[in-house]
Amino acid sequence: DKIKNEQSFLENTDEYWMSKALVKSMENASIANPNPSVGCLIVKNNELISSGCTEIWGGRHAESIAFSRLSPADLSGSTVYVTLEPCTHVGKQPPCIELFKNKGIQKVVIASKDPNPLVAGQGLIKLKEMGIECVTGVLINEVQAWLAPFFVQQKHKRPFIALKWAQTLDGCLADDNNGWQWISGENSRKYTHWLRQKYDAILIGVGTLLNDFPSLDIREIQHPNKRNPLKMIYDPFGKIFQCDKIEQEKLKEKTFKEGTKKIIFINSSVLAIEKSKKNEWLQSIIQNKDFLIVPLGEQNQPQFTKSLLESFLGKEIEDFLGRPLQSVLVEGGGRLLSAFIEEKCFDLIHIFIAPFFLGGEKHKLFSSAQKGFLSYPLKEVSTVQRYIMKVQEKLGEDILIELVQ
Ligand code: AOF
Ligand code: ZN
Repeated sequence: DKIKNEQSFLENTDEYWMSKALVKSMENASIANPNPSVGCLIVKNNELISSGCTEIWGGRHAESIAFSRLSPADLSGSTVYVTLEPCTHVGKQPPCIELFKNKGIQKVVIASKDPNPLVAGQGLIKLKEMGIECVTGVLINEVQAWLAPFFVQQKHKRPFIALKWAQTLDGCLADDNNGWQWISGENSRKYTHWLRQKYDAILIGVGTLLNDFPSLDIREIQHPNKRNPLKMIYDPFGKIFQCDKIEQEKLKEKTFKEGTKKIIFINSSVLAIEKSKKNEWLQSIIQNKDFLIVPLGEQNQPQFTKSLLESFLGKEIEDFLGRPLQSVLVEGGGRLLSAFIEEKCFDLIHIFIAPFFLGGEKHKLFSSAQKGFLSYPLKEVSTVQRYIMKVQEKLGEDILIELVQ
């Protein structure tokens, strides 16, 4: 919304048009990844004459869509705004750079270089060789924040990990007596659904699954291109397979509803035992093509997130999803979130803070009420890690903060 608020940029400046290109780039957020969702605007005589956003993975790039609507005469004397430098390689699509040749384009404004080593600045060099004036770095922070999952994947060869929760002023993620209920307000929930469509997968712990039976779908977004994220359940001890008939029905109705893909992570030894019991419920899940069961090796605290990360990179998940896994949103519960924080296994944290107190103990991060696997010792003020606050916004009655390490 901040970017959409055009008042913040002087009309017809490069920042003004780039902010519009960034908003355009968000159109296909849910379908473009793992390709970065890029926006391209073509402006002539201070008027927008065409625009494009990256299509579904493997489909056309932003520039190709924007250019396809125009003749060379239209392009002559125009300025092209593009959030990522035009590509120069042959991938699933031809190189966008070819589009810029011999069209009389006056200027190209780019927010960020492409971190993909097959491009990495080549686009910019080629544009300059064509004698086109180039401006770079316009709204680079905003664009790189938007494309952070793509940048992390390119740089570190692993998926982007985001953590997300809603809490009260006293840090409760749920009510001690009744378990899950809405903590955050309507605007925060809308934002959550928007995040769920931006990220490839949602990960929750089995405790949250069996307490809340959450749907984990995108409901509040009526986007023509919306894509429900992959649902991942961390269930090391196979609690799902101990569910009674009523719980099984509830799962089938909500979290395990047909039409979305689900992954269950379980310790390999537990899986072997469950299989040997000829558990019918497990058999039906194994045979269901919407499910993938990923066996994990024995996991030792404090390094359990490492084995999860390794499995995220496996070919098995890529084949099941039909594309590489670029990002994961960890939504809870408190134990799982605490472990990801403790093990520094995250790129970004989204926290929604609602203006009330609950006074509970059970559902706090690092709660001393939690014992056993995934519980951590108390910390001390003098040695504790402090995080950097990147965003603070009011969302209705709530406050959203976003933190990085
Ligand atoms: C652009 N414009 O809109 C996007 C770009 O396999 P391909 O051909 O789809 O290429 C994917 C790579 O292209 C991707 O890794 C990134 O480097 C770049 N993405 N480039 O010029 C776009 N989405
Ligand atoms: Zn391209």
